[in-house]
Amino acid sequence: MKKIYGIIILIFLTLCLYAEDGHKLWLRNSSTKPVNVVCAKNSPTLTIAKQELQNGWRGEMGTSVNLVIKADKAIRGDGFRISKNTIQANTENGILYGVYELLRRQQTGEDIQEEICNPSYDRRILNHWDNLDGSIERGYAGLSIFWRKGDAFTVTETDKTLWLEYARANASIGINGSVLNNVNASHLMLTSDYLQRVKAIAEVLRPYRIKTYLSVIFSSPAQIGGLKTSDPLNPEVAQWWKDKAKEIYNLIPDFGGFLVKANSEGQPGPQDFGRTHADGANMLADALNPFGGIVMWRAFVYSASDEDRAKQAYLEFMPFDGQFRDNVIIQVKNGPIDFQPREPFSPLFGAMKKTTVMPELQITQEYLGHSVHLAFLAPMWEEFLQSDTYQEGAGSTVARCTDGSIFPQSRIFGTAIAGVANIGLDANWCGHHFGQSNWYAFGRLAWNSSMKSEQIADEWIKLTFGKTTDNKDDSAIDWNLNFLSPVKQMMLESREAIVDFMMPLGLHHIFSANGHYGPGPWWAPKGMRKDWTPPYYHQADSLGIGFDRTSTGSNNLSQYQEPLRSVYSNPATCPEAYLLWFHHLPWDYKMKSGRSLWDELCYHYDGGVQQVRRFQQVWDQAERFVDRERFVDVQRRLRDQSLNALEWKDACLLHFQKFSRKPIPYNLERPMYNLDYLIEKDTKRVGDYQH
Ligand code: BDP
Repeated sequence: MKKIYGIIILIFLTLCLYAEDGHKLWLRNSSTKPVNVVCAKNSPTLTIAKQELQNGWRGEMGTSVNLVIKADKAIRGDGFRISKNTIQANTENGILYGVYELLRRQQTGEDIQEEICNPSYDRRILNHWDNLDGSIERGYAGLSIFWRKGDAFTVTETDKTLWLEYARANASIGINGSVLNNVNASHLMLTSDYLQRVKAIAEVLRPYRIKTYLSVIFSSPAQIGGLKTSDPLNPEVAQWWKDKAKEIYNLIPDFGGFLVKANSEGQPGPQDFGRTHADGANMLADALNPFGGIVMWRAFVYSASDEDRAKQAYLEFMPFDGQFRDNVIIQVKNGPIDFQPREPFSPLFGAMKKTTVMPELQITQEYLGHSVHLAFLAPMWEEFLQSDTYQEGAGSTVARCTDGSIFPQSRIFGTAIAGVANIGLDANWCGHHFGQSNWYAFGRLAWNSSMKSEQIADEWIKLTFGKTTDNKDDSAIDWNLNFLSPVKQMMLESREAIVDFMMPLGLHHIFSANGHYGPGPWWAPKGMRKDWTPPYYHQADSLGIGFDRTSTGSNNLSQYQEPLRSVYSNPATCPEAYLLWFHHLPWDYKMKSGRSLWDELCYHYDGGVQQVRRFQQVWDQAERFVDRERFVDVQRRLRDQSLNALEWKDACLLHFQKFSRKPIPYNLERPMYNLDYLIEKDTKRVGDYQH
């Protein structure tokens, strides 16, 4: 009997050991092929570079690889020159990134010709919205990997291992900065116990060339410094920040700087003292400047005024263009509202010509189905980065307006891009296994903003689920045809499917109050700020639907450059994807398809639902190529997504139908839910919305 128990335990332990929980991300590369690494210098970073080559080499057996640090004007910043057996860079960072690039190409079977790879952005930063009690704002993958409740300050071996794995994953895709705490920052962040923990984290991240940054609350001098005020023009306040900066740099010599959410959603800021964003940001910038630090000052501001929320950041920040210090970067969310499934780019991009501006993307899927929905976000970011602002003539894409190619001021302290992380303590880091692809995609696009989503998906699938390229037999052909291709296609279509079943044709922010997850086009409790309710955004009435942002409405379009202003002002030339973002149109407005607006809306909602069902089919057919754990987990989430999609469709169409008074085209599936049921479900917050 004892023996049997023993065997059972052994089997169990073996299964645990080999259980595929996704923890390894896209870093499954290991190889026994020998390689000889030659490098004249030594350092912790170079040691990592050498080890990575030795553990993952898939090139010719016994090759000698040279790692050469040598100045070369064609190589910029963290860039490198790569060939089959040499990586040359100006810095150790470049060597490290070159090594990861070489290994990735070997593993995915990509060509390796001699070429120079320079990064698009100098600072490629993750923003963690992690609270000091370990919870994560808009986090859907468990608690924080940095902070915890209870024994908050002991740094354990488990902590260090996790931080190291995190650092390695980031370095492998070129990410070189982490803001460790929530933009809604606690005053405790800058107290000494917490700073000690930051120091410990920074020590683990440093060899992987990742700088640490912190979010700070503007009222810190009064809250923890014992001062009577936090007025930025008060000399004692300025001195307090200078001293604090010094204290931080003593602990963390390569500290990156501060991220600040000020006078936004109730956070304190310079306006509390009758001062401006420039006064506040510049005061902090002066404190950090002696140490080379920067201030990332967020432009996510909007008040309860009557002004269209989409206009407010521009109105508030444009007057200060040219007034910020060189080490201030204005951090602007991709769209003018708030990380919706689709938004046009924020009009601040390209318009602030004398200020360094950095894009803020959201990797965590706050508005795209949390960690339940499969949403590959590279297509959304590609669409954004390649949007033409026309600010300096045709071709002034958001990418070029922010990467230093058009406006030179960014070169002094470096250009930057940030992504709000989707990382937590879940074994697979991101909740949804496919959520990892967004972490990956952010890093890849931050490094090379002109990368195509398709290539990113291709790489990620190969590295995450892949066969090795050593394998060129029939099974590899089978894998390419029946796994790689359909799964890649599914990923590429996934964001658009979500737009379709949630808010097509430019609709936005019609979520229920319930955690930005389910539908709530009706949601407008009495007394609630109207720009926090969906009817403010969709404006459905008996005449039609959509937000008029043309000159007859809020005139948000005046903030965009020609020819966009004219093209978008005319419904006939406005891209249909943004139609209801910029226009309020009659229900029977004729669309390009020849259908009425109402019918078109129905087709989009229905199309989104059908598409998620097709994703289920794609995934089920992929079963034989995927380990059991990851297969079942993704399958389960796709089922939930399908059900959610149906709720979205029924909730929105049945609600809007009250205004349109038109039938859902009869060839489409009929609603499955009662609107009252969905409203009640939402009000009671029952069901599976809380994830
Ligand atoms: C919104 C989130 C909120 C954040 C805020 C921000 O709902 O949790 O604090 O943005 O970016 O998207 O500051």
